[in-house]
Amino acid sequence: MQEKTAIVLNTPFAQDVRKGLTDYPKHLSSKYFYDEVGDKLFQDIMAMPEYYLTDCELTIFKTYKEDISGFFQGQGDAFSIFELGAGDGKKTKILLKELIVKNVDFDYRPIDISQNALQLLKASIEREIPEVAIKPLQGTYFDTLADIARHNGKRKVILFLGSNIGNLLHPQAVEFLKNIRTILNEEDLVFIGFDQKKHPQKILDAYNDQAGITEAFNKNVLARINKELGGNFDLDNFLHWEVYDPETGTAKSYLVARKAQRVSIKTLDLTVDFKQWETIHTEISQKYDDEIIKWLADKAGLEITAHFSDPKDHYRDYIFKR
Ligand code: AVJ
Repeated sequence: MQEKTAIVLNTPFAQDVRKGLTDYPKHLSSKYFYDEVGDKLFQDIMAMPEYYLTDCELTIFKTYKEDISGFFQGQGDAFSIFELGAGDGKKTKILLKELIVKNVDFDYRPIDISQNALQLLKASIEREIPEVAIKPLQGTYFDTLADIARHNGKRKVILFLGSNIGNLLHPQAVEFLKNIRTILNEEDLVFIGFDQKKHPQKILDAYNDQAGITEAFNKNVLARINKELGGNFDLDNFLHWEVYDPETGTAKSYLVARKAQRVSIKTLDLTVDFKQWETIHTEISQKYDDEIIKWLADKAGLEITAHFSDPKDHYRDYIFKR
């Protein structure tokens, strides 16, 4: 039955926006950056000279593809590669090609919150590496763990690349790794990319590019509220602000109100007031060092099997077992 009065939306996005914009201080989750526009903006970010993370991981994969695929192969039995937050799969393709060249028996199960990204990824894999058996799965990391858990039989290799883990606060990361551990069998592997602590300016530059791509990416959450929830945010009334704390290794993104303003969001039946210079916290991008990673692994009951880094040690990929 439908009411004639305003239809108040109750999707997860709608609920999170209501919560985030009525909390003090205000916040919105970076997971909502990624729609079709956001996916494209993130691809542009990965191609920026300032955003070193992607190049570092590409270098690691190109340099160590034989060793890495050797770990994946284990004793040589068939396995499934699950990739959490697969995105455009640019880096993963290097490993997939190496496994195909080596005639390894595996299938590839990319998982992403974005159905759009998954469709593009599937099409590009079918075009570039048609030998790969691919089975995409749409969902968040959290709700798809249950699907992965149900995958009994074949050995599992779980990829979590690009320092995606950096979007999680340490307690959330521990929780997440613990959850992964519960679905691991003896021979399964987890392969995770961690951006490393480095010169603070290099980190700030990566998240605050001159061209304003990161700004547009950050503001895309407001654009989505306008489009999907009937909001009237004026994106020009907010500025993108990045901070990095070299002690904790936490980079944080904010949207800062340039002036006092009132925003209304029709399908939430919500009015939100901003004071001048009031913030919306949107993202954390955690940076790591050896001690933090050992501590995380320890807390989650995972064992570090190997790690690979780029020549400048700006970025590392770790392999864990239970
Ligand atoms: C996709 C979460 C790894 O935090 O570095 C890039 C997203 N945000 N620029 C990151 C992002 C701003 C990215 N991750």
